[in-house]
Amino acid sequence: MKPLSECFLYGIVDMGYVSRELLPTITSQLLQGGADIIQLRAKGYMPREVLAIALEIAPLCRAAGIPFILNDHPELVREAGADGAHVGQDDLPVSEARRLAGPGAIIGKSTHSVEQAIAAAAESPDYIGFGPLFATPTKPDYSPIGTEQIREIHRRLSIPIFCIGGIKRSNLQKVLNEGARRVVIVSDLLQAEDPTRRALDCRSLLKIQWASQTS
Ligand code: 3NM
Repeated sequence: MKPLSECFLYGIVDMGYVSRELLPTITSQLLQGGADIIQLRAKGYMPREVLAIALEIAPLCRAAGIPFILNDHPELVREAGADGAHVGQDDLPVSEARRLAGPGAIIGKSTHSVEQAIAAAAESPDYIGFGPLFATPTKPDYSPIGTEQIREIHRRLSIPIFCIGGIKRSNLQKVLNEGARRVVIVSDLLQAEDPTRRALDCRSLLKIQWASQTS
Protein backbone atom coordinates (compact mmCIF):
# COMPACT_ATOMS: atom_id res chain seq x y z
CA MET A 1 0.00 0.00 0.00
CA LYS A 2 1.22 3.48 -0.85
CA PRO A 3 2.73 5.14 2.24
CA LEU A 4 1.16 8.40 3.42
CA SER A 5 4.40 10.25 2.77
CA GLU A 6 3.76 9.62 -0.95
CA CYS A 7 0.13 10.72 -0.85
CA PHE A 8 -0.53 14.15 -2.34
CA LEU A 9 -4.03 14.01 -3.82
CA TYR A 10 -6.69 12.88 -1.35
CA GLY A 11 -10.09 12.14 -2.87
CA ILE A 12 -13.26 11.82 -0.83
CA VAL A 13 -16.22 9.91 -2.19
CA ASP A 14 -18.92 11.89 -0.44
CA MET A 15 -22.43 10.48 -0.54
CA GLY A 16 -23.77 14.01 -0.46
CA TYR A 17 -22.62 14.20 -4.09
CA VAL A 18 -22.65 10.64 -5.37
CA SER A 19 -25.45 8.10 -5.37
CA ARG A 20 -24.79 4.71 -3.93
CA GLU A 21 -25.09 3.11 -7.37
CA LEU A 22 -22.41 5.35 -8.84
CA LEU A 23 -20.03 5.15 -5.92
CA PRO A 24 -17.88 2.25 -7.22
CA THR A 25 -17.66 3.89 -10.66
CA ILE A 26 -16.57 7.25 -9.32
CA THR A 27 -14.11 5.62 -6.94
CA SER A 28 -12.53 3.81 -9.89
CA GLN A 29 -12.42 7.06 -11.86
CA LEU A 30 -10.60 8.83 -9.03
CA LEU A 31 -8.18 5.93 -8.71
CA GLN A 32 -7.51 6.00 -12.45
CA GLY A 33 -6.94 9.73 -12.13
CA GLY A 34 -4.15 9.15 -9.66
CA ALA A 35 -5.84 9.84 -6.32
CA ASP A 36 -3.30 8.66 -3.75
CA ILE A 37 -5.75 8.06 -0.93
CA ILE A 38 -9.55 7.68 -0.82
CA GLN A 39 -12.02 8.40 1.96
CA LEU A 40 -15.64 7.31 2.17
CA ARG A 41 -17.79 10.08 3.67
CA ALA A 42 -21.34 8.94 4.32
CA LYS A 43 -22.73 11.48 6.77
CA GLY A 44 -26.11 10.53 8.19
CA TYR A 45 -25.87 6.88 7.19
CA MET A 46 -26.33 4.12 9.76
CA PRO A 47 -23.17 2.19 10.67
CA ARG A 48 -24.43 -0.98 8.98
CA GLU A 49 -25.01 0.98 5.77
CA VAL A 50 -21.56 2.54 5.98
CA LEU A 51 -20.13 -0.94 6.43
CA ALA A 52 -22.00 -2.33 3.41
CA ILE A 53 -20.88 0.58 1.22
CA ALA A 54 -17.30 0.41 2.49
CA LEU A 55 -17.16 -3.29 1.63
CA GLU A 56 -17.81 -2.34 -2.01
CA ILE A 57 -15.13 0.36 -2.10
CA ALA A 58 -12.37 -1.31 -0.10
CA PRO A 59 -11.46 -3.93 -2.77
CA LEU A 60 -11.09 -1.21 -5.43
CA CYS A 61 -8.61 0.71 -3.30
CA ARG A 62 -6.85 -2.47 -2.26
CA ALA A 63 -6.38 -3.50 -5.89
CA ALA A 64 -4.95 -0.05 -6.66
CA GLY A 65 -2.62 -0.19 -3.65
CA ILE A 66 -4.17 2.97 -2.25
CA PRO A 67 -5.15 3.59 1.40
CA PHE A 68 -8.90 3.57 2.07
CA ILE A 69 -10.14 5.66 4.97
CA LEU A 70 -13.55 5.80 6.62
CA ASN A 71 -14.91 9.13 7.76
CA ASP A 72 -15.67 8.46 11.44
CA HIS A 73 -16.45 4.86 12.38
CA PRO A 74 -13.03 3.65 13.49
CA GLU A 75 -14.86 0.66 14.97
CA LEU A 76 -15.72 -0.48 11.42
CA VAL A 77 -12.23 -0.23 9.97
CA ARG A 78 -11.25 -3.87 10.35
CA GLU A 79 -14.60 -5.35 9.36
CA ALA A 80 -14.83 -3.06 6.34
CA GLY A 81 -11.35 -3.96 5.10
CA ALA A 82 -10.41 -0.28 5.36
CA ASP A 83 -6.97 1.06 6.22
CA GLY A 84 -7.95 3.75 8.66
CA ALA A 85 -10.42 6.33 9.89
CA HIS A 86 -10.67 10.10 9.90
CA VAL A 87 -12.03 11.90 12.95
CA GLY A 88 -13.25 15.46 13.36
CA GLN A 89 -12.82 17.92 16.21
CA ASP A 90 -16.05 16.73 17.82
CA ASP A 91 -15.37 13.03 17.36
CA LEU A 92 -13.31 10.57 19.41
CA PRO A 93 -9.75 11.42 20.44
CA VAL A 94 -7.07 10.00 18.14
CA SER A 95 -5.95 7.48 20.78
CA GLU A 96 -9.46 6.07 21.14
CA ALA A 97 -9.94 5.94 17.37
CA ARG A 98 -6.62 4.10 17.10
CA ARG A 99 -7.63 1.60 19.74
CA LEU A 100 -10.93 0.89 17.96
CA ALA A 101 -9.42 0.73 14.48
CA GLY A 102 -6.72 -1.70 15.53
CA PRO A 103 -2.98 -1.96 15.03
CA GLY A 104 -1.50 -0.37 11.96
CA ALA A 105 -4.59 1.68 11.07
CA ILE A 106 -4.12 5.18 9.70
CA ILE A 107 -5.83 7.83 11.83
CA GLY A 108 -6.36 11.35 10.50
CA LYS A 109 -7.87 14.36 12.21
CA SER A 110 -9.56 17.53 10.94
CA THR A 111 -8.25 20.86 12.18
CA HIS A 112 -9.57 24.34 11.52
CA SER A 113 -6.86 26.66 12.85
CA VAL A 114 -3.13 26.68 13.61
CA GLU A 115 -3.93 26.17 17.30
CA GLN A 116 -6.12 23.15 16.61
CA ALA A 117 -3.52 21.71 14.26
CA ILE A 118 -0.81 21.96 16.90
CA ALA A 119 -3.09 20.49 19.56
CA ALA A 120 -4.09 17.68 17.19
CA ALA A 121 -0.46 16.88 16.36
CA ALA A 122 0.13 16.29 20.07
CA GLU A 123 -2.39 13.43 19.80
CA SER A 124 -0.10 11.80 17.19
CA PRO A 125 -2.46 11.30 14.27
CA ASP A 126 -0.89 9.97 11.08
CA TYR A 127 -1.96 13.10 9.23
CA ILE A 128 -4.15 16.16 9.68
CA GLY A 129 -6.60 17.99 7.48
CA PHE A 130 -6.22 21.79 7.59
CA GLY A 131 -9.11 23.96 6.47
CA PRO A 132 -11.50 24.89 5.11
CA LEU A 133 -9.24 27.23 3.18
CA PHE A 134 -12.19 28.62 1.23
CA ALA A 135 -15.95 28.62 1.68
CA THR A 136 -17.35 25.32 0.49
CA PRO A 137 -20.82 23.88 -0.05
CA THR A 138 -19.48 20.51 1.13
CA LYS A 139 -19.08 21.89 4.67
CA PRO A 140 -21.28 24.98 4.66
CA ASP A 141 -21.24 25.72 8.39
CA TYR A 142 -17.49 26.27 8.63
CA SER A 143 -15.84 29.66 8.22
CA PRO A 144 -12.96 29.70 5.76
CA ILE A 145 -9.52 30.13 7.33
CA GLY A 146 -7.77 31.40 4.18
CA THR A 147 -4.36 30.48 2.88
CA GLU A 148 -2.14 32.77 4.95
CA GLN A 149 -1.32 30.18 7.62
CA ILE A 150 -0.41 27.31 5.33
CA ARG A 151 3.30 28.07 5.44
CA GLU A 152 3.33 28.53 9.19
CA ILE A 153 1.64 25.22 9.87
CA HIS A 154 4.06 23.40 7.56
CA ARG A 155 6.97 25.03 9.39
CA ARG A 156 5.65 23.98 12.77
CA LEU A 157 4.57 20.38 12.09
CA SER A 158 6.33 17.49 10.42
CA ILE A 159 3.37 15.12 9.92
CA PRO A 160 1.56 15.10 6.56
CA ILE A 161 -0.82 18.06 6.26
CA PHE A 162 -3.66 17.90 3.74
CA CYS A 163 -5.12 21.31 2.96
CA ILE A 164 -8.86 21.10 2.35
CA GLY A 165 -11.96 23.10 1.64
CA GLY A 166 -12.94 24.80 -1.61
CA ILE A 167 -9.83 23.59 -3.43
CA LYS A 168 -10.38 23.17 -7.16
CA ARG A 169 -8.31 22.64 -10.24
CA SER A 170 -8.75 26.37 -10.89
CA ASN A 171 -7.24 27.54 -7.57
CA LEU A 172 -4.88 24.65 -6.91
CA GLN A 173 -1.80 26.46 -8.20
CA LYS A 174 -2.53 29.40 -5.88
CA VAL A 175 -2.90 27.01 -2.93
CA LEU A 176 0.40 25.35 -3.84
CA ASN A 177 2.07 28.75 -4.23
CA GLU A 178 0.91 29.56 -0.69
CA GLY A 179 2.82 26.55 0.60
CA ALA A 180 0.46 23.56 0.44
CA ARG A 181 2.01 20.23 -0.53
CA ARG A 182 -0.95 17.87 -0.17
CA VAL A 183 -4.62 18.56 -0.79
CA VAL A 184 -8.07 17.06 -0.40
CA ILE A 185 -10.43 17.85 -3.25
CA VAL A 186 -14.05 16.75 -3.03
CA SER A 187 -16.71 18.53 -5.11
CA ASP A 188 -14.40 19.67 -7.89
CA LEU A 189 -13.51 16.05 -8.64
CA LEU A 190 -16.93 14.53 -8.01
CA GLN A 191 -18.82 17.12 -10.05
CA ALA A 192 -16.38 17.25 -12.95
CA GLU A 193 -17.69 16.04 -16.28
CA ASP A 194 -14.69 13.71 -16.40
CA PRO A 195 -13.50 13.02 -12.85
CA THR A 196 -10.53 10.96 -14.06
CA ARG A 197 -9.26 13.80 -16.26
CA ARG A 198 -9.80 16.36 -13.48
CA ALA A 199 -7.92 14.21 -10.98
CA LEU A 200 -5.07 13.68 -13.47
CA ASP A 201 -4.82 17.45 -14.00
CA CYS A 202 -4.69 18.11 -10.25
CA ARG A 203 -2.27 15.27 -9.65
CA SER A 204 0.13 16.57 -12.26
CA LEU A 205 0.19 20.05 -10.70
CA LEU A 206 0.90 18.47 -7.31
CA LYS A 207 3.65 16.36 -8.83
CA ILE A 208 5.35 19.34 -10.47
CA GLN A 209 5.25 21.20 -7.16
CA TRP A 210 6.57 18.20 -5.28
CA ALA A 211 9.39 17.67 -7.76
CA SER A 212 10.42 21.34 -7.56
CA GLN A 213 10.52 21.20 -3.78
CA THR A 214 12.65 18.10 -3.61
CA SER A 215 15.10 18.87 -6.43
N1 3NM B 1 -13.69 18.96 5.71
P1 3NM B 1 -14.72 20.53 -1.14
S1 3NM B 1 -13.66 21.12 4.42
C1 3NM B 1 -15.03 17.42 4.30
O1 3NM B 1 -12.07 21.91 6.81
C2 3NM B 1 -14.42 18.71 4.58
O2 3NM B 1 -12.17 19.99 7.77
C3 3NM B 1 -13.23 20.21 5.76
O3 3NM B 1 -14.98 19.67 0.15
C4 3NM B 1 -12.43 20.74 6.86
O4 3NM B 1 -13.46 20.06 -1.74
C5 3NM B 1 -14.47 19.82 3.76
O5 3NM B 1 -15.93 20.21 -1.99
C6 3NM B 1 -15.16 19.88 2.45
O6 3NM B 1 -14.70 21.95 -0.73
C7 3NM B 1 -14.22 19.76 1.31
